[in-house]
Amino acid sequence: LLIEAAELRIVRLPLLTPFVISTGTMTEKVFPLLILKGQGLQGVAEGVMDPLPDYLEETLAGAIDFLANLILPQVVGKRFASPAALLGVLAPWRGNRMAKATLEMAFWDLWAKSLNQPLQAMLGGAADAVDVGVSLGIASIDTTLERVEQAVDEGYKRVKLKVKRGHDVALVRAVRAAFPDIKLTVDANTDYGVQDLAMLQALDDFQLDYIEQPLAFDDIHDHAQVQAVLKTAICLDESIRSAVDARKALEARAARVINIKVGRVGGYREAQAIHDVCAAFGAPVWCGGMLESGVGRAHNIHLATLPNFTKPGDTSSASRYFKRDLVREPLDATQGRMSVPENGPGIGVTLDRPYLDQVSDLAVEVMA
Ligand code: OSB
Ligand code: MG
Repeated sequence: LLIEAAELRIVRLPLLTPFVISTGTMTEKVFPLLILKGQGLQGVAEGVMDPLPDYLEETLAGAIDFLANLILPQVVGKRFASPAALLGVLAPWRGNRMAKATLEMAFWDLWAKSLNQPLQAMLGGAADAVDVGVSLGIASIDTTLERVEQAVDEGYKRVKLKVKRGHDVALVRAVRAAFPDIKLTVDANTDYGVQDLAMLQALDDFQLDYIEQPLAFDDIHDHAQVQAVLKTAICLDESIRSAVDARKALEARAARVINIKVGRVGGYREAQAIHDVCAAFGAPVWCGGMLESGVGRAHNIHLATLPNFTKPGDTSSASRYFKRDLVREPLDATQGRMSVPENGPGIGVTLDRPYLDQVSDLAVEVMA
């Protein structure tokens, strides 16, 4: 499959409501969108790095430099028989997994389209729809209770509450008291340390399905210390960049559940490897999200069709975040089920090109 051209754009999508997590507040979603062209087809993907290195180390500027100046000139005009063949170009370079994933995912879409197959079939998944929950940003207890009620009314299969120091036990107690039976989780986005053990143990009383990423983004050891004294499962997000990380975390008993974000781990090949390692350890996985547009959401839904994605993912309705999406197909959940997009092969959604042009700037166009 010849990559004939690449178009890299920087997109700014306003969020309907500011999204607050322990590391900061997001009011718009700013991300790179990559379109690979060949055989009259387009493969598309978005990067999950933020403008500032607040979730992990990668930045938008670093990703644009990596793709525009280093990688895209090397791959445009070349043939790659499969996504695995493309990884050789990326292998020499350290880190930059989000930037690498952007290229790898766009090529998977193009490759699946060239074979006239839905992406899930190429990945090894098979489903009409996947279970999803919501991720609720930090807000007052009253506002959170209203948001939980709405999510429960809409049939979401799990509610995840963002927490941070000083905004945790009372919040969870109030939500659990009002909704005794829902599947409930929390996500600290690394805000705690081993000194917060007593607070984390207090969370053990609320039948949480898991506590997501309580400790540092680059830590496994301390998570193991904490997991040893908690009844509740720890789920790792930021700390897992690779299948090797997943193996080490599960061997160390640092977590019992893993959140897979294909954009975080360097692409589908690595996401599949993490999925398989977790299955071998009997550890369930679920598909995380980064407030992606419909392009990234479609990718996430296809990934979540793999068999060990047994917990509800974070790909809730796009209309919860955006007034207008970058893709024409509405990606909205019904009763906590998100249909796998299938309007054509690959990721199964089509770009709303006029809207894309309106909300983005060209970073680079590379032609053979
Ligand atoms: O930790 O899962 C996270 C959003 C931005 C950054 C990190 C995270 C999140 C979410 C939102 O939880 C998930 C989504 O709805 O896409
Ligand atoms: Mg998380």
